[in-house]
Amino acid sequence: MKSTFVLLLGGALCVLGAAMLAFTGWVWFGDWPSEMKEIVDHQRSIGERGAHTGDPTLQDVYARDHVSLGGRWQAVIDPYGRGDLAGIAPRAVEPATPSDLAEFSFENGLELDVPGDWNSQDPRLVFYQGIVWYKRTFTHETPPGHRSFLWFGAANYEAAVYLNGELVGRHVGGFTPFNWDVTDRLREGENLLVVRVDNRMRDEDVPTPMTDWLNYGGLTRDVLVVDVPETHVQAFEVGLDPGEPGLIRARVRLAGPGRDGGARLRIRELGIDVGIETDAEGRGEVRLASTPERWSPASPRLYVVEVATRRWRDVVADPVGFRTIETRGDEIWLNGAPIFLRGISIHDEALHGEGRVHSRAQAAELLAHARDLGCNFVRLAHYTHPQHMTRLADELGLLVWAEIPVYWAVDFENEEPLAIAKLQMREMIERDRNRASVVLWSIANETPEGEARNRFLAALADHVRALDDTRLVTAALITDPRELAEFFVYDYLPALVGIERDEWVYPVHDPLYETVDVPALNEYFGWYYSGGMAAVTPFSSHHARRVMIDHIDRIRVGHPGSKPFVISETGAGAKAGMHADEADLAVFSEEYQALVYRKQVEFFENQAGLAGVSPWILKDFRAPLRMYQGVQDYRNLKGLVSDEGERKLAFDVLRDWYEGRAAAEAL
Ligand code: GCB
Repeated sequence: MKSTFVLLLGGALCVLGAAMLAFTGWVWFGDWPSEMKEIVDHQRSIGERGAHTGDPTLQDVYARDHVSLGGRWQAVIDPYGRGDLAGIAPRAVEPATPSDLAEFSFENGLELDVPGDWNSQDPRLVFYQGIVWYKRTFTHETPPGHRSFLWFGAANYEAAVYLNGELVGRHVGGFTPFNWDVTDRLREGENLLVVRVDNRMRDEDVPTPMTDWLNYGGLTRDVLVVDVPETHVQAFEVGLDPGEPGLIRARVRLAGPGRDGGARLRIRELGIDVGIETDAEGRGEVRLASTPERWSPASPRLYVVEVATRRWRDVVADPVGFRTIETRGDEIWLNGAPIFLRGISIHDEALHGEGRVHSRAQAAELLAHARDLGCNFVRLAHYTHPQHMTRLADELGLLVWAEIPVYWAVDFENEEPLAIAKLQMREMIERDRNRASVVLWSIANETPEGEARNRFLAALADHVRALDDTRLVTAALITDPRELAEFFVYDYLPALVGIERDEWVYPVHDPLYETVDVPALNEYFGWYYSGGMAAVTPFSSHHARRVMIDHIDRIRVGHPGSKPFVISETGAGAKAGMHADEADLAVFSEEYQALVYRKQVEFFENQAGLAGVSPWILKDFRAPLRMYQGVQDYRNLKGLVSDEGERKLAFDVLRDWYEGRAAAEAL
């Protein structure tokens, strides 16, 4: 009896097993179940790749074999995030027969240019913050003995990248490049590439949802497939040795199976052609006596540097400048001599309403205005700008302040934003470490003082110094409310009732001053503070403005004075073409903006230890915080040029001052 039961059970189990096998085979090889397999593979890839934020980023992708995936991509706006369901968007599922129920399709709908932000391309997307799915197909054959990388110049803010229906990885952070080695994922024939870009910001993000610029979303920079030999130069750094500027220091990092086989460095114009030994990790370093002509704004000399694997199978050629940068007391020294930074702040926004800069021509148009202004310095605020900017800055001889968006009140208590900020900093430094123009890494803009914030920024400054020992660390400070109150009570308020002081002191006690090499201050004498004063006192805003304007030249920034000090922002709004008598002190008139600039210039002249300035800002820019309809229309109007490039009166004021300074320095 018992044995019959065992036999029967055994038989039943066999039948069940066979049925399951058949079912699996059907799922795997059958007709409709191929979709099931796709879903299974898609889900599995999410489990496996969800945390894969990218492979080490290839430096100088444009100097390698690459194809652009730019052009028109199909797109779907997905405000509720439904495209994720069963991988319908990542797999680009389309109805196959008339009776298929479809609630998603890439066909016959929106198309977007890549590279490009979505906001400037469709009126439905002007203020949109949410998910957009991008899709395109491409064919690619990896040459034998090579690896293929899928490279993104930037995607704001979070990108999930799907190749042939499977997740390759996700990347967070809107302004820096990232890539994955996709060699083993590419198919013969057509490949399906889908990217989910989400620009909703959370409080733990960097930046947070509150910024004074439009949160442009999308695949804002190039998307490329880059082919490199299996053993290749992943990154390198070539410059003057910071400890001993009579030497050129070259560091290289090879990747791939032969990474310990050594590298080569060649700079033909300097007669350099040497081997570099690499360790098991592919790292190597060499120092060589050499005296290249120094790169400077007056003479932006670049040398073609070639870094290669030992047998020249992979070669990266990059035009590189050689210079030193350091601080001495309250001065910034370039190539062993003090330099005053005649700068301007710039947002990553092209002229003519074209949105984010994605071409060299757009970058050149912006920088041409900066050059005409007489600048030797640009502050690329408030996040990493496209490479076109730093490359052109190298060529034009403009010093650069480069920044990540640790902006206003980041969630400093939390570890997540610190990790995000560190990643953004690393990706920015990796990209631009060979740009002679870049002299300052900025870790923060107008962050409110506090213990958690001080710890956060100290950790970030350490991170920067560990990654790059050849540049200076900076941050834009803001005077905090207590300090501002001191200024109001001791100086500004008494003047409003006619009590005069010879000197007004605008105090800076922020401990961040000690953390950075070059502390900088954003101040808006002549613009913001007068409105605030009028609101809390019986005085008219006209009187409050008059008194401030008449006293700007006697304000002294009260900082310890032991370091070079930069005014990283100042300015006033003006709508191009809006005019009023200067005596009216009419905000948003070109005359008032020009008046503020004239007074600011007097204030600059009177600051001891001032090492440079970068007023706010070169061009008007989109800013949802600016809602004064008919005047601002969601634009911050503090530009010296309008969206169309018309120069406002204040442009000439600053240009005259810069030209005068440059002429005096040349004597
Ligand atoms: C600032 C911010 C900048 C703003 C500017 C303004 O201090 O750093 O992002 O756009 O002021 O116009 O108020």
